[in-house]
Amino acid sequence: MSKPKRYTITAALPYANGPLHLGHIAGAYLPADIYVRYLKSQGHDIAFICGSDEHGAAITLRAKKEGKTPQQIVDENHQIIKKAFEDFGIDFSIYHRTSSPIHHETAAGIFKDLYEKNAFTQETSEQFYDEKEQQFLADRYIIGTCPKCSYDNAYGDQCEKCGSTLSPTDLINPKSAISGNIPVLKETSHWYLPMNEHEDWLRTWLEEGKLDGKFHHDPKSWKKNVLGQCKSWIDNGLQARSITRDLDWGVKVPIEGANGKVLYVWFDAPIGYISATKAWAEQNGKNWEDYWKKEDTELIHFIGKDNIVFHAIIFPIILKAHGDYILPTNVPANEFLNLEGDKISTSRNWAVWLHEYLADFPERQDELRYVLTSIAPETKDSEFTWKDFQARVNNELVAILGNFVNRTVVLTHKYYDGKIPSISNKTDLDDEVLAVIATIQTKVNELLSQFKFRDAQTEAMTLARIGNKYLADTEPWKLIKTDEERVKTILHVSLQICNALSEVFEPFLPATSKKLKAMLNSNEAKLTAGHQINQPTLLFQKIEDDVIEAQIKKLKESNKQQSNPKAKPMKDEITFDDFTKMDIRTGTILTAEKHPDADKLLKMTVDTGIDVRTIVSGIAEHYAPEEVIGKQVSVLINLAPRKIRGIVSQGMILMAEDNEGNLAFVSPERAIDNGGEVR
Ligand code: B3M
Ligand code: ZN
Repeated sequence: MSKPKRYTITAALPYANGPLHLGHIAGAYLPADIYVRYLKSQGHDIAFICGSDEHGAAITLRAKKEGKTPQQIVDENHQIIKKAFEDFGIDFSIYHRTSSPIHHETAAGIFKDLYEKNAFTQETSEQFYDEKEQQFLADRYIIGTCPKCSYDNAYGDQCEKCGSTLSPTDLINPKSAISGNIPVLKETSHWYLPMNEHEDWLRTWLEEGKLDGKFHHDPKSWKKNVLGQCKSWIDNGLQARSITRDLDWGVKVPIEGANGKVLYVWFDAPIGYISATKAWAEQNGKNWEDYWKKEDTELIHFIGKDNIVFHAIIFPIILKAHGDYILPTNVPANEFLNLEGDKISTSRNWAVWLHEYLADFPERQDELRYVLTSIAPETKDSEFTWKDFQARVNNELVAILGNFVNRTVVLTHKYYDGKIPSISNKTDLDDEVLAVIATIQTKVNELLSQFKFRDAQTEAMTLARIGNKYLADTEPWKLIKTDEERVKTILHVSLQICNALSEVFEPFLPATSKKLKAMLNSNEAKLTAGHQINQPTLLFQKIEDDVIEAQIKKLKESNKQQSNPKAKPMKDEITFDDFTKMDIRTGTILTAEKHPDADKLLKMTVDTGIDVRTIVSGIAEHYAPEEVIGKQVSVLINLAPRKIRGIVSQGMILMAEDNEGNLAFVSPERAIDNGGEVR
């Protein structure tokens, strides 16, 4: 065991704009909890900090969408999230919130301090403004096409598709997210963090692990994906980043004349870790400064990959610029978890929500922990499927861990009334198995200390496999008739394995470990002969097919009542204004002929009610010219004319396509005037 140390462990503050799903859990909270439990088992002093992130556009936009106030939104979601964490057994020292007075005070205080140290610049610039809503449009308030990957719904601060960090003026065809309006530019003044001035020390700190010329951390202990992202940011040149916004929801900028301005959510949110620590320290008779200002404290941030730059670049700049604070010694970020073959999506409701899982499986926290750790997206994106969940629970937890413990405890009761038998005349096999217990314990701890939770859990499971194999090889249930002394030794060894399992699995499966310790009636590192154990209870129950099928069905139904599983997924949401831009009319096809140079194309003339025009359409493989003449159809008439194989096409005839690629006209259900609006 290493010398006890002080640790501040943080897990990303969830936005209180909706509940948690399994992706969040696998990304940040479960690994953080496992790590904290491991550290505690080593006797370290821990502040495990989390809370709701209650500011920013994520909240105000959600409030607008639901017709509620931001305060209502955060109050509702904070409760749901907090309870889900509790029910799931994530053991935070405190789950705080950034709407609390102590947070506002702390965040404003740090801003003021940096302002007085001249750590910011103030600049006036033109920013997008929604005239109808009378509001500046920053961050998620503005959407448009991503200049890097062409994704249509990129936000003003980030493209969620390719992960690029953007600024509103980077967007192609920017639009207001609240009204769909085209914004105008308007002058406003803000404070900026000149990140460019911090490049040098950041590079040395990240690449060499040195700070102010001294050793700070071992950069080799950081994940490659984290260092890679940071390096590419710095290589591209850091830019000044505005840290205030024209909004009325958030921490007020604590400077005279800054009315109507609040701190940028990513400025105040990480400070939430500090304010939460203050609240916790106050309630527990601790000194918060020990956890943020003492150089021998290790600060570690658990997050998902979309939060890397904020925790490994921007927040460290803030902490360093202040001067009194320690910097993180590691930022173990995970990649993303996918679900049943698709990206998790809140807007499409393609997610397994933690609070719903807990309502459906109130006694199966550890099963979920086990599976999420088995598939943790530690180095690349990974996938959760219900079938795989069932298989891992049944084939691993039930068949290996549960089965081994059960057989051992049942036999101990059957032969020895639950009294641990003595050990004598050990064989080589016994020695080997006893030795392997310690080896595995060491290995698990080593892997945990390197944030390799997946491997660590596999290693712990190896001990249960070894136990099972030991029983299968020695067959005490047969030997009992011929060699009772030998059986005593076998069960003694098996019970020691059970006890070791209760220890190595504690970080991963805390509830199971507790149950097992209760069964063994022991909290000691080793069991002693003569010790009385309790009656066996099952550690895990098999999950039946119908339970899994019900979950799959629920997922698909809540996603959308999908009658056609092959139907393409819905495109990104558009506003009503987007829709009304399309002018679709009823029209009648007057003439049709094959395109002279293209087999797939028909050249048609169409009476749209307002004119007769030429339209070229790729339907010649589905319809002969004579079949379409006289048909009334729907025509998109304000589509910009396009030249198709030498002929200018003035509009588009709407067609529906089935799973096999067959086409059908979208025709009015009865004949009506040409030029009728379709909407
Ligand atoms: N709320 C973003 C997120 O949930 C943000 C994390 C803040 S950590 C200080 O992805
Ligand atoms: Zn993009």
